Amino acid sequence: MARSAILNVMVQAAMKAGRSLARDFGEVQNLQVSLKGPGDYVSQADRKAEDIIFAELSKARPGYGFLMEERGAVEGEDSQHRWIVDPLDGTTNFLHGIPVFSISIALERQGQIVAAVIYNPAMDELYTSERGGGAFLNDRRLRVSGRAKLSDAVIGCGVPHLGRGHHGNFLLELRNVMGEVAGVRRLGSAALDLAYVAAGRMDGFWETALSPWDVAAGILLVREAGGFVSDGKGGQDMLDGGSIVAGNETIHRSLLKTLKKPVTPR
Ligand code: 2AM
Ligand code: CA
Repeated sequence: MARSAILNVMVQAAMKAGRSLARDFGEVQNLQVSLKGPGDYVSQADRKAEDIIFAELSKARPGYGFLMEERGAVEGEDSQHRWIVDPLDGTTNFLHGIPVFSISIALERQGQIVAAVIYNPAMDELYTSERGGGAFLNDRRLRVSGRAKLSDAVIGCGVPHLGRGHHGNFLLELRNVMGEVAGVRRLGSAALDLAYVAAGRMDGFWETALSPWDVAAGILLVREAGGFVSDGKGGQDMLDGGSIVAGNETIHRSLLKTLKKPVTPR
């Protein structure tokens, strides 16, 4: 599988930051047992990973702008290009020693996502995609699942927590979905949820109240693996609107419909 120069830059940045996160993750597992706990340590790990990615990408393409979880928006001279980066998606998992977290890097050109990398350093799984070039896990080409019925489908979701999201609304959505599917999963990293949909591991995924850096890379991966992605209303405002629904063509359509069904007691 030949990668373009720009995708190589993104992969190198993700792997370098991934090595840093993996070292810190090993330490977090020790800190679990200490009294102080890993809280501050994890935010440092997060910032370190972001600094590495910022340095690598700035060196390779000095003019490009950034939208990063910690730094926020950084204007570049080149208004056509922007990196959208989450240096640690799945922070709560990382903090608890659960090896389900990722680095997410997307490149936007003229408002369109053209390249994407999601890397889970704990499992050494590297997801890459370029617009028009397909999606890959390490060197294997990805395809969304072929399951057509919700009753056969495993659906990922995000669960709102303390201080975040509409808890009541989520419960209504979950009630609709869990009555129709084979299983519901909650990984805790939206970027990995989307990568898993691209890989056909999960048949669909929905979540609300997300940020652009959680989903930018995953959107391209799912599409390049033959899947469909929309916001919760079926529109295309996933980056700024915060809600997302993904799946193969059939599951995406059914999931959108099921999420919006008026709830009937049963
Ligand atoms: P994070 O680990 O980078 O915070 C889990 O449901 C998903 O929601 C993860 O991708 C997580 O990203 C994201 N998330 C958690 N808290 C969030 C918040 N307050 N605002 C936006 N996204 C959040
Ligand atoms: Ca995130």
